[in-house]
Amino acid sequence: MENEKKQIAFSAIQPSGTITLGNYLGAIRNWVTMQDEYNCIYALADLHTITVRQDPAQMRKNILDAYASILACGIDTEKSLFFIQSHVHTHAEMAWVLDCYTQFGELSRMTQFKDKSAKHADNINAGLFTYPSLMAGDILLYQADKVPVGADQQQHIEITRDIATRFNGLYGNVFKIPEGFIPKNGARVMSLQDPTKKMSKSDENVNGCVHLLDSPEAIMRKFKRAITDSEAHVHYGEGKDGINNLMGIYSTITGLSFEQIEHDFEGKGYGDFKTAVGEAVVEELRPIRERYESYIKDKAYLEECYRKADEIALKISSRTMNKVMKKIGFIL
Ligand code: AQP
Repeated sequence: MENEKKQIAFSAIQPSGTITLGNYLGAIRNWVTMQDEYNCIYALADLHTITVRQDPAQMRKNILDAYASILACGIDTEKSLFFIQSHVHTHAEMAWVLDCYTQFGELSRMTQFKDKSAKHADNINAGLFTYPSLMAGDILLYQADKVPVGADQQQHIEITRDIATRFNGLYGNVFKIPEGFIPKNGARVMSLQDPTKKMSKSDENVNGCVHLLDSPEAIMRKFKRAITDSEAHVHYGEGKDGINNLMGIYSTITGLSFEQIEHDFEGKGYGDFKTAVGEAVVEELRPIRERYESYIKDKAYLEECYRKADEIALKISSRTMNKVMKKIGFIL
């Protein structure tokens, strides 16, 4: 996949549950479209998932399910690298090094740390706190130019840039300073049950989150139950978080502008609109679910794909890792 003229795109996703419509619209759709223009390197960030306690059998299943799901979304292993983070030991090594170049104060400001520690008050572990330096290492190891992510990751991209700039300031030009690549549409898909909160894999309210592998019936049911407001007028506006979110999803999938959507649903109620959004999502996800069903049956093929990618990822990332170790003063 390496082509020297192309820029490098790197991104990763945690296999912490079934991939959501938010993950798909915010990140994975861009991963797919970037494959021709960039040298794309993608990872399943399984090391990140253990910041929250995981059941071992469920975790193994989630990893394979996520791998198959992302192939089903259209990641082509002939064009892009798609590997498993824990299989490439440079990630854990780089995370330790970068921990030592990251300040306690800047980690304390991360909103994801604050949110997740409030959600998992019984397990506020050091890994949850230092998560951004592991993520910075993921990106910097590959000298990435662009990082396609949803809007919730903006702060982690900023800290990655700060860590890289600090390191380069001490040792010369070691890391490329990456830029976030956040889509105009779909960057922040909200929960269908609480549209002030982002849609998350780990949402306990099953109706709040649409999963890539949900059946058409489940998707329709979730959209029909989506929280809206009492106005019954499809338009984008303040205090209309539920409708704004549905319009965002619909616009991202259909490519229609908000003005066009408002025009098309003039005089129609929320019921019609929710049905239209549900149907658009069902049709968008249908081929993905079908392809997933065939990938997940072929574990040998999945293993062949990730083993090959793991090996190449180790080779590429070792170049940066060795450079970093030498600059710091380690004897190699
Ligand atoms: N709701 C969202 N809208 C748009 N983009 C989103 N992303 C996540 N949620 C939304 C983007 O998906 C990519 C992978 O995310 P991740 O799995 O690495 O971490 P996350 O942001 O913590 O995802 P979840 O679904 O909320 O997982 P849990 O519940 O385990 O914490 C990222 O690019 C992210 O921006």
